[in-house]
Amino acid sequence: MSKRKVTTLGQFIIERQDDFPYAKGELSRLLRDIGIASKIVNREVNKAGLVDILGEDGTVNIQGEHVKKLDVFANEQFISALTCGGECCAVGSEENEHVVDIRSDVSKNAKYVVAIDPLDGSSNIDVNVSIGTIFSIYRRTSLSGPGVLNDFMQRGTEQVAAGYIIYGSSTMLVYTTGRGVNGFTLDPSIGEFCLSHPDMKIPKQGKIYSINEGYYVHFPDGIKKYIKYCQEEDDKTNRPYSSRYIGSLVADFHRNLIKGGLFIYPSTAQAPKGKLRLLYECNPLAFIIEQAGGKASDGYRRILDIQPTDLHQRTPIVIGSHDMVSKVEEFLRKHSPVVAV
Ligand code: AHM
Ligand code: MG
Repeated sequence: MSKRKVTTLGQFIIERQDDFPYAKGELSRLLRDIGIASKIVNREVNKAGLVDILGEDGTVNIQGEHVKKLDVFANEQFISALTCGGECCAVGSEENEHVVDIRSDVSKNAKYVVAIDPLDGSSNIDVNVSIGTIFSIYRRTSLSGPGVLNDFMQRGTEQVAAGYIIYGSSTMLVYTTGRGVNGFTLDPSIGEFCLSHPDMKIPKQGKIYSINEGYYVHFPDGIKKYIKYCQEEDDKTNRPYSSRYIGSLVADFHRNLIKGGLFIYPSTAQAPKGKLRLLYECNPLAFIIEQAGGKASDGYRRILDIQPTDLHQRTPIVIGSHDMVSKVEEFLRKHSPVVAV
């Protein structure tokens, strides 16, 4: 009986270490640290309905949104794993207004900084819908001392690695270091992420569009017209498309990555810069989608080319199957020609 070889995340990272001769194993250790923290967060997310950790803790984060206890827990876990691991000198997190200096005796010479949304889609925790963690790794640009804001003000093209964890019907970790995208599923019986989706590619054209249509009246004309286009009947282009919107970015993104499709969070009349954050939501997913053969744009320009100016800056985003993103850009250029930033 032939058995398929199981490759754990740890083995895979070691096997791929030669891709980064200059990194001397630091990046591998950093990815491993994130993997460890995600297993602890996964354990808590899984029992969220059972214990008193569920629900709002009453505080409001710097974006003015309610913080759930699990957001706080996840933030602490990732920061603690990165601090103990010693390969990261500073963290930029959705949960912290400022850059967090995590240097210690072990990490004082660390070369990397990590931008992270520790638990995205937290409004879905109470209703048992998939949530996720999104992370992005940069080489620091400052030479010594504490990691500073400027270390994070790098274009997405400078990312060394990026990934996400989806806490769903199964838990997966998907990441890229710029050499393709690989997905690992957590086998709870052995507590290991095992390679389940090697070299992930998104279909060039999909049949799913994901957008919060409840805000339709506030969308730019180009987006309104694109939504109508998705709903029209046309055999040649396989329309109408299906509409799927979970409202949990990682879950919507992950489904579209596997099946083909498009996720849009555009500018709206109330939020001209959209809702999602460039550094720890849009850039990491843009890096992954490009590595998988897809495309990510703010409607007018490549997400990865945007120069950040603020740790928590927002951007509109159109991300997914290559040809679908290009089509949205066409609609925006034609019907909403002003750059909405
Ligand atoms: P969060 O970081 O506060 O969890 O918000 C981000 C989430 C994304 O997961 C999701 O794509 C989006 O907000 C949904 O927003 P909306 O409810 O406006 O459609
Ligand atoms: Mg978020």
